[in-house]
Amino acid sequence: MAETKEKKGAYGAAQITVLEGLEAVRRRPGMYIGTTSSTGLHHLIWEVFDNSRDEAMGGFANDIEVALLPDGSVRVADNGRGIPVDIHPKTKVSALETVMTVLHAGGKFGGEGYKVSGGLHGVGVSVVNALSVSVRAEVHREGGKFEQMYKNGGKPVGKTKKIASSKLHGTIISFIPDPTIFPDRTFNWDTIVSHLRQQAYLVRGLRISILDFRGMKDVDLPARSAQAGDVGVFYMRELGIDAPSTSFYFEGGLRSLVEFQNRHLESVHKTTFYVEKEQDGVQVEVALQYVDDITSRISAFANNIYNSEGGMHITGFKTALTRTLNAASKGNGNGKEGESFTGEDVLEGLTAVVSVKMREVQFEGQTKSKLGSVEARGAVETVFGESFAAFLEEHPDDARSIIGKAALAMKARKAAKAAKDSVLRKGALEGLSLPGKLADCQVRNPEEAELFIVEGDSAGGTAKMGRDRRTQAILPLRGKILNVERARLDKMLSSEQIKNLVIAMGTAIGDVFDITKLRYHKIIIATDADVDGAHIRTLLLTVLYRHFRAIVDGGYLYIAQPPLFKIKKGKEISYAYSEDEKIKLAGKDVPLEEEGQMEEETAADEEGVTPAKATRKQKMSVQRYKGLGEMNAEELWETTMDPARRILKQVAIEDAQEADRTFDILMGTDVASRKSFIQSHAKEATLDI
Ligand code: 0RA
Repeated sequence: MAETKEKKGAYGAAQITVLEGLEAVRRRPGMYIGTTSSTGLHHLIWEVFDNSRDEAMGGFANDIEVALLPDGSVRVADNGRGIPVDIHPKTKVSALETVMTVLHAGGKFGGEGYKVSGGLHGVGVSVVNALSVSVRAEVHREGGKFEQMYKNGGKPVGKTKKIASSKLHGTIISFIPDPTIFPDRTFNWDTIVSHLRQQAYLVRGLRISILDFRGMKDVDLPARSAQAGDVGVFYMRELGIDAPSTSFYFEGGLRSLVEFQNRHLESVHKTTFYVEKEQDGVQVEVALQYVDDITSRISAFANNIYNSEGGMHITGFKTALTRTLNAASKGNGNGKEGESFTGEDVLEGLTAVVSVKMREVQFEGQTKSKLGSVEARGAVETVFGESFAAFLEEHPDDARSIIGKAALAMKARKAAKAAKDSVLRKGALEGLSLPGKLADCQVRNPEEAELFIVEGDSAGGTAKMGRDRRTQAILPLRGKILNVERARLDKMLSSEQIKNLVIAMGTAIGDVFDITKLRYHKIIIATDADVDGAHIRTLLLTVLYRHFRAIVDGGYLYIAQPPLFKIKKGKEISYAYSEDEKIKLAGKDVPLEEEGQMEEETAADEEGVTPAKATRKQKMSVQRYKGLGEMNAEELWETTMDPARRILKQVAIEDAQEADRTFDILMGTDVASRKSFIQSHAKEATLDI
């Protein structure tokens, strides 16, 4: 008797310690599951599910069924090995009871199995037990069906008992959350479905079924399906039960997840990248696909726990991605000196899932949703980097598309930076007084005011003298902006010339652009009639179209039409604005004057001409104007500036668009189209020679 008493006493003491442990969980549930709100409630399911999923990851189960039952319980069933039921030497109770009642006991029974639960969940199924009013555990193993119940916070009701024989194997845990702990015990179907769908992707080949029997009465609903390797959904049909249900099974694992996430988007390449490999004790799995989109969707998992803040695995992934795409881009001859993709460039339109599994996992951050394990970085960098490089080599078409996508992102990034820079400069622009180069007009009423943008200081000087200083302002731009400030628009915006123009116009630029501040309602581009002039005009149109669109849209932008020729017949002077007009006015064979010889008359030959005809014959000379600077102030006024006599061409959107396109061809990196543009416009270009 004494012996028995002693034994009983020892057993009781162990049980008291266990119950104290579970009581601690009930006192401070937040410490174990974070919160007792809906999130915490669902954590109970994840916790129980994780144990079954680990069994599946170890290769011992391939079917899990999660069912919401009419009595408010959740039942998780798997077809794994079944939790051992033999007596544990230390606790002197069954292994099952130990797992169910001792905090963190689950892992100790993991043996050599691939046990990866950790972090937020992984507190152990005993925590679920502690926070439930009722739990039932059913185990099928070693030819038997075993059962044990727990009540009111995990107190065992009797021992683990064999209640029948069974040819099946697996574990079924049902629990009813404690209403004194969880004020709201409504399980959210969508939350459960999306969490478990994600889990199904993470464990390739695992079928997860979710059944909603809530609100149903008097149906016997054994979890036969999961254990029999059957599917609950079909089982339900067999029984004629009509309840909401869904089932997930993804042969492709993460590859399927990426393709699912991209199901409404357009892929830019054919094959979804996928790798799964172990490196230095870290199991690395990565899938990715680029889509025609600018955002990036990278999901990170460590031991199947979603890491919303990423962590070391994502750091390693991004490093390898950037390096590999840069290397591939250079290898393809696409890379330009000094033009490398940044991390940002290669992320545009990227959908990727990075998942690592490792024994000791460390989390960081407020919500423990960031992986801190350093070894994950190197492992992902190596496994993904090597495999992605091989993928790009083996799929040249896909590689081209992906690199093209990153190149586009790079271009966009530079344009965005230019826009940002110009916004940053707004302060500088606002504070500055009008540029010294600007010869402003007197009127302050923009409707009356005109701004002539002329090319070079010499033309500027002439225009200043020839203008109506009351209404006309002159801004000379340095002649060869294009040759100096070649190529990039962002560079142009940092140019002193463009800055002067912006200050003169008064509108500012970027986010603070304000058309109502425009100081002149006629912005008149007056460049020379040669190739350089055409280039500068294209540049100005492009800048205005891209960054001061409202000026074009508002009809404030004009192009001056200076004459191309001055024709002098005796004392009579006329101007021709085109080749045709010149021929009409001067005839076909009149030789052109050399520059600066205008005063020396070149008369038509009078010899052999009858006196009658001679009287009609006059001294005629034709001079071609190459630049505005070649005119004197009076000529410039008469021909180009005088509102009564000048011709102004208002710039239409299409003109600006055309310039914008031309600009890209002229300045862009597309050598082939630049070449063809120059060749097809060679005729116009020879005008200058
Ligand atoms: C430890 C050892 C063994 C099985 C399990 C744990 C196990 C736990 C859970 C929890 C839910 N479903 C589960 N399935 C299995 C068995 C070890 C062996 O049989 O050799």
